[in-house]
Amino acid sequence: MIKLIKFPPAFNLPDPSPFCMKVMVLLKMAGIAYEAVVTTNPGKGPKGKLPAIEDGGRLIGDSEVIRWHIERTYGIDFDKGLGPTERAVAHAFARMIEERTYWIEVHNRWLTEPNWSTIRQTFFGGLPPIVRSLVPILAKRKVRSYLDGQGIGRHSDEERREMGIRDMRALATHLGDKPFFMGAAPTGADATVYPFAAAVVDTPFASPMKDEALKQANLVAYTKRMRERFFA
Ligand SMILES: N[C@@H](CCC(=O)N[C@@H](CS)C(=O)NCC(=O)O)C(=O)O
Repeated sequence: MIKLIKFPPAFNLPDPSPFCMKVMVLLKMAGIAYEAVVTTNPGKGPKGKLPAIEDGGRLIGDSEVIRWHIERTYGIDFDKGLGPTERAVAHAFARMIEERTYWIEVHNRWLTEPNWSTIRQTFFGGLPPIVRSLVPILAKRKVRSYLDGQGIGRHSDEERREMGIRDMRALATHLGDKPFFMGAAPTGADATVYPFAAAVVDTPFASPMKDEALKQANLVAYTKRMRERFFA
């Protein structure tokens, strides 16, 4: 059976990482049973990040590479029923969310208050006293350097605010009144859109992006629909 290496549940979600939730959704969509191996150490993944899966003796890291593995190994087409242009649109939205929206949310969680206090308490509050004061500082420093390297950390608050709002509006506009992101049935795009929408809408983290998402009634209803469908 496939082993999914993931973080423990947090913030009202089955995983604080939308990438780990993406793989959970993909496996559920594909009807493939898996065993969750829970860890707080992303070093357990072959690329130093989670999610990762172990399948047939192979350790595979990165949610997108895992998607390809599932498609190739189990003969699944997550975009079944979509034409080439729809597949391209689904691909582009997923890349927007994973490569940009995600980083806005990381900045929001780790570098703004009161969100950082929630992160520190949830992730590090259970550590022994001395470690508890040191580890969050080091972890935050690492995240800050990621944000600087990716570039999101170099924008002004106002610029990041606008980026997040535009991303939420793009998602809501494309979703329209469809039940799922690409149409009447869930497809691969939903495995990305839902976890990231839930990361904004269903978690306790305040942000301009969240304020905007909550104004988009169709996005909020979609998040609920997906949660009921995949995590009832
Ligand atoms: N491109 C990767 C991104 C995974 C990722 O960024 N995981 C984060 C948690 S959301 C992580 O493990 N970070 C730990 C670290 O970078 O030290 C994927 O699609 O799986």
